Amino acid sequence: MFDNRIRIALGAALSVCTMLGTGCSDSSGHRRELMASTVTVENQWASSAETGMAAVFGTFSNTGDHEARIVSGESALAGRVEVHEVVPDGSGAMTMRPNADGLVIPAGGSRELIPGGDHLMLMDIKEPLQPGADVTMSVVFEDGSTLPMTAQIRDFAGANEQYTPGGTGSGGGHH
Ligand SMILES: [Cu+2]
Repeated sequence: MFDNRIRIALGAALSVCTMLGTGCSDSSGHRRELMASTVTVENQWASSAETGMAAVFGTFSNTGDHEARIVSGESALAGRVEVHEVVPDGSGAMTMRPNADGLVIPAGGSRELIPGGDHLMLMDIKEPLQPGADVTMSVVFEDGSTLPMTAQIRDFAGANEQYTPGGTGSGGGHH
């Protein structure tokens, strides 16, 4: 009887900690807020696409004391979500490619994702993304926390970057 009560009380304390997501101690004993709990996003939108991939833009702000790093994302409408950067391809054109460093939002600062620059990419979209509709997705931070977001789909021709998949061969899509 008594043992059970202790176990139930302990279980409740643990799940409250998980659900609140803030103020829990990490393995080194320091209090550290989960990255998603200090980050907000605004003006987020996604480029329309019939098939293939679609870029997501917006402004992320971090009110926390530590930098927050987005490493990937999730969406029911995409096979996977990547963090992309845009770099010169050496022949005068720009190419976009997965950024292994992810996307850092500085402590007390913000990070703007705009066409021609850093962005999130919905890969292998599962149905057409029509202008005016919304994409529901979330971004995943380095510490595993997630921030849900809804991006409005806009008709946008793109900045004409080519896509250079990370690591594996050519096969990049041309717009
Ligand atoms: Cu991209």
